[in-house]
Amino acid sequence: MCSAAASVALWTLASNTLGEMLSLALNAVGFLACGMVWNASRVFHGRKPNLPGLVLGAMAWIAAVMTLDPGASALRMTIGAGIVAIYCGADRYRIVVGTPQNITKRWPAIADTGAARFRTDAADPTWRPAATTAICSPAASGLTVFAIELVLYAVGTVFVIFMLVSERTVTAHRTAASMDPLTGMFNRRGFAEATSRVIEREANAGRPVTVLIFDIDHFKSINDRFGHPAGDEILKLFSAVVVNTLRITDLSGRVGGEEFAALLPCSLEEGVLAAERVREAFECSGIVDETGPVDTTVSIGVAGGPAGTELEVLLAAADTALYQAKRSGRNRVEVAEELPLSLEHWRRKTAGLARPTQPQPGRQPRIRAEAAMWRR
Ligand code: GH3
Ligand code: MG
Ligand code: MG
Repeated sequence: MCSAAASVALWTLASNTLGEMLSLALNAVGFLACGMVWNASRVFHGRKPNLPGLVLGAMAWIAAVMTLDPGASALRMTIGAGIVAIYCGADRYRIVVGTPQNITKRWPAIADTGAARFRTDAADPTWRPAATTAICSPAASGLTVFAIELVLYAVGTVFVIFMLVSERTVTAHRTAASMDPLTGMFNRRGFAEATSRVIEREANAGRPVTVLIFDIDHFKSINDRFGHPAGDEILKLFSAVVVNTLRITDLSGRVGGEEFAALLPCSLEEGVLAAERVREAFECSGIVDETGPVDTTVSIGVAGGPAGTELEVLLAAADTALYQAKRSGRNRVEVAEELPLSLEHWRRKTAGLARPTQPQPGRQPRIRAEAAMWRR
């Protein structure tokens, strides 16, 4: 930006005294600056700098100046304007392509292309003021318009840079708040957010969903035997097993120390098969220590429900099934037998009755307490 500003300022203020060749060389510096801005945009969006592209505009300009007839100033200036337009187009293309979700958030950056187009007018030699130019002459008013455009473009660019940086910071914070840094999976909060969207989508389509809760067996003893860092490696291994074993459409996350959960848009029967695959894959992961094989087993609770079943109810039921798996000897998959709350809620919703649920003795308060635990 500094080299662009310097070249434009020198060109504007002293082009009449610098001589034709030096003035044209200043334009080459301006094109280099355009290349730098385009490269900065590439690097900001995670691409490698393109050094040939950076100098290409300036080289093309020098080649044009040296080969064209000195009198063909209109053609020369058209080439110069074209070079600026190509850099601006490439720059804004990067901004559009790098837009994460909502393109409307970047409209100022894209609208700035309009201002960039005006910059190409700077190449028009009729706007170059002569020393004796009258203040109201067309050349002087052209220069005024050009100066205003330049200021707008410079201020707009600074605004756009701040906007892009702030957008990136917000995205980074939002990602950090929903991801588990150890495994790279969703954390409890991210999992709850992502699954609520899937549940809503599946409910609208009238399809069932299934929830799996995993708890690594005797994990404390792995930590005690091999140390905390080795325990962390086992957690990473398990997360890789889950991600690689489930389908790409399934959502999974680490929802506690050695507890994981998954939401599968499928029937309970398919969910049980998937849970069994994860259990088997983890058991067969073949971790060996100098003292012998390390037991890597997991207990899994599974709960499924018809379209519209609430996530918290599914989680609570899967958690109850998980406790059952632990009580039955670990390294096994247990299925929740009933979802009394979910069916009641669902029937009540579809019947349009907004009556509050009457608590019943026995099972319901326990499920409510577990659901509340998941809301934390
Ligand atoms: P169970 O089979 O009944 O599930 O027994 P367990 O030992 O797996 O369960 P327990 O709840 O007794 O122990 C869980 C352990 O997980 C205790 C805690 O130190 C460990 N842990 C929790 N978070 C982490 C972590 O991020 N890294 C490591 N290495 N250990 C963790
Ligand atoms: Mg546990
Ligand atoms: Mg455990």
